[in-house]
Amino acid sequence: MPQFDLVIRHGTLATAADVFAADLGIVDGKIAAIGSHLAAGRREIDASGRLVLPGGVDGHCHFDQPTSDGSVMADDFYTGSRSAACGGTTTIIPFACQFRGQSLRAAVEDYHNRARGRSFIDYAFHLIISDPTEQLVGQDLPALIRDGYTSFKIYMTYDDMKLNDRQVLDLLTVARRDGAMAMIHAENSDFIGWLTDRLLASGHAEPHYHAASRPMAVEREATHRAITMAELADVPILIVHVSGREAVEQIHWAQGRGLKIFAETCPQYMVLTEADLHGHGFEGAKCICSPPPRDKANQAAIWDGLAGGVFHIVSSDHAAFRYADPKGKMVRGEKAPFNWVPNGIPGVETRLPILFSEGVGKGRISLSRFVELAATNPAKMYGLYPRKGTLAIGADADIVVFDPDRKVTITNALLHHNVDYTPYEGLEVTGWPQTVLSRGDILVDAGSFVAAEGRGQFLHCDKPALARPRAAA
Ligand code: DUC
Ligand code: ZN
Ligand code: ZN
Repeated sequence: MPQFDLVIRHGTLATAADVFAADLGIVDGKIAAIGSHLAAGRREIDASGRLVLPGGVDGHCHFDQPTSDGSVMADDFYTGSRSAACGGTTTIIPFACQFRGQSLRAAVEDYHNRARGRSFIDYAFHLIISDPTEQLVGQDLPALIRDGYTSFKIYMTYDDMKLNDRQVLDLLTVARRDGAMAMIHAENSDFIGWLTDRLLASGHAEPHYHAASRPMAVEREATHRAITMAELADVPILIVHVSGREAVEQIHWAQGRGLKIFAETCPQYMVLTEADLHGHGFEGAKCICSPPPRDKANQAAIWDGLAGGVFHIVSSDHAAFRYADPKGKMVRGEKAPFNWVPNGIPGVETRLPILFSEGVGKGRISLSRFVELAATNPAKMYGLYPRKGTLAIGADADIVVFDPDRKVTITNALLHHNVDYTPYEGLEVTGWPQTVLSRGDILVDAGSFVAAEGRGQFLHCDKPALARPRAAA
């Protein structure tokens, strides 16, 4: 009788701390042994020449989120989680987004209905708070935090979601008292509105003017203001999707002052630039996201922040809209001014390969730092560690057997999302997931997707230790 359900043999295991040769044994969906010469498994995977990594944790992706402009997101929990799994991500944390007038609890129920029975991989929810009523601040949010929804996103821009500074301070006060992680989308809304009006008035409406409507200063100012609000409320925050040097500088400055300011960036800020918004005709719309991709110098600043420790997590910010689709990027037609193009790009499947290839492959970050950014820290940031995000006895057997030498030219045909393009078409990467496990179940078997629909489980998140205020840390 084999001792293990599954043994992964002869691989190189990598955690956020160590890289070492070992076998890994799985029993009942959990890691049961890490060692050499493990006893037989009912099934065995030969990982010679391969890396054995904790499954990726994507702490920022948008699936099946209703919009206010008539567009429809391309990916729901079925296609989005399939795409995630094929890219080596085994835990996703999408958003339960409150629309104004809706109770937060109703928003959460809505997203449970969207995800239940559909997701291939385990998932938790962040909350998005767009209507912080007294009832929400005093009762509903604290109750949801107690129930395992321990992170929420605050928008400083977008008319249907943005909060004013006083509202942000009130929510940060709840985060401090109740132990939640506040995520902040830092862009100055009035600056964007003013710049947008000026651009449109002078006839500058093509997709690439999206970048001119949201220059770095727009993000820098809001990043500084978010940091100041976190300082006043004395609570850690996470600044999401940081795009370039001036925001990195603000965060670095705050960290140097001892403030607990965490930061996320995304592959689009490592490999895309504003030039990608200059496609033929409307094609640039494919790369419209906010903040926009910047330039090569800003990419270098992002890499410095990744290598130097300013950043804590790398997420996809997958928010996909089909391109040639009247419910997608062309919801207002293919000549729509940039400010009517839905914001967001796909990336849940390409997050790990791009970070690995551009980061580890090009010598910019170590293998352990890759694991930390892509899996361990997101699990810690959102109260899922050590169940998720590491290779340890007792942890869920969410594992990627990764071929570090496989050369892949990214094309949309290769991907498993429900989008008609990828912004990374033609990008050559070295390194790709070969076999992907979730709680010991094989989801991707030597490149083929074999998972059962709806097997993903909802995860209640603990209160993250990282969210504790400085005095309590
Ligand atoms: N920006 C966001 O803030 N969210 C989703 C997509 C985007 O571009
Ligand atoms: Zn955002
Ligand atoms: Zn987002």
